[in-house]
Amino acid sequence: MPRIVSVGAAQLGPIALKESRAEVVERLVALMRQAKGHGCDLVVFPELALTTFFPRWYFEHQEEIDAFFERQMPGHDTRKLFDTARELGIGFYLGYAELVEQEGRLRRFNTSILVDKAGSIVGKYRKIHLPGHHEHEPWRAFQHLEKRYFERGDLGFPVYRAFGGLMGMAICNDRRWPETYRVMGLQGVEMVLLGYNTPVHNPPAPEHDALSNFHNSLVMQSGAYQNGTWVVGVAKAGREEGVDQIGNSIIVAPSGEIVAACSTLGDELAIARCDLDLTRSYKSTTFNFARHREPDQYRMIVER
Ligand code: CDT
Repeated sequence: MPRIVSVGAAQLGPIALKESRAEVVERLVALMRQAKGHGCDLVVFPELALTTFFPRWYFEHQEEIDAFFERQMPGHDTRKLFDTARELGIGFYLGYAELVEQEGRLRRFNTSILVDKAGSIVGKYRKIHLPGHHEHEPWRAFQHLEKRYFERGDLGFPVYRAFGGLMGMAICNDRRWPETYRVMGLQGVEMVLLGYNTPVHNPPAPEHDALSNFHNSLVMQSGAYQNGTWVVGVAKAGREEGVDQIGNSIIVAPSGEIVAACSTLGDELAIARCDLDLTRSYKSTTFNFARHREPDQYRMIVER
């Protein structure tokens, strides 16, 4: 029996600052229904998929920042996503800002969850590679204050048994780091789900701007091939509050080939029928880790 997971990369166009959670959830539900109509088992939404990408602004007051965070999942407005999952029998990956009381203090993470077809959370990931800066830098055309607004994730890179395979998660900047895929690859991951918000313009390195779509595909294609895994990368795209963000949402096979892609900068679904057993020929030959890796020679990676 082939292990097929039909996946919808549910790209979002911009979310305005004034758009309510309930309005955004309606957009997500519409994409879930569309995906179900095409026979999808799972839809993947972007990073911070419930609000505008708020780290682009410096806020002085913590209450203003916390307004972008979810204190419960599901909460009042997001419950509809879980109800729709159960009603349709479709799973989802969702990125959101998580506010949690843990170890006697409030903690804030850039988080994603994996929800199964019964509407139950089966996995959680908290972003490890937080890009940007900690202090207000007025010289920039816009801020990227993830290092200020979030703590580094504390869950590592777990993989979860779901949808008939081993599923992993990552968030945006994580996709640029080979260790992200490799740590999950070492656990046998078969499909990595990841959402992103990537401005076209990178203020500290504007010379990279013209390459932003190339780098996006490059890192996900190499991560997929080098670990023999599917990768589903999904954007929040388009001009959001005056800042252009890339689209280029893609589904990548374990061969490293792109098998489906979005072509707009708006709400759009790209679909692929992913055979998890296509991971096998990579994991058992070229990237048979037990046979060919030389971890003794890689020590510097964890020592520096
Ligand atoms: N959201 C997020 O992580 N964005 C970063 C921007 C970094 S600029 C190179 C990203 O890696 O896409």
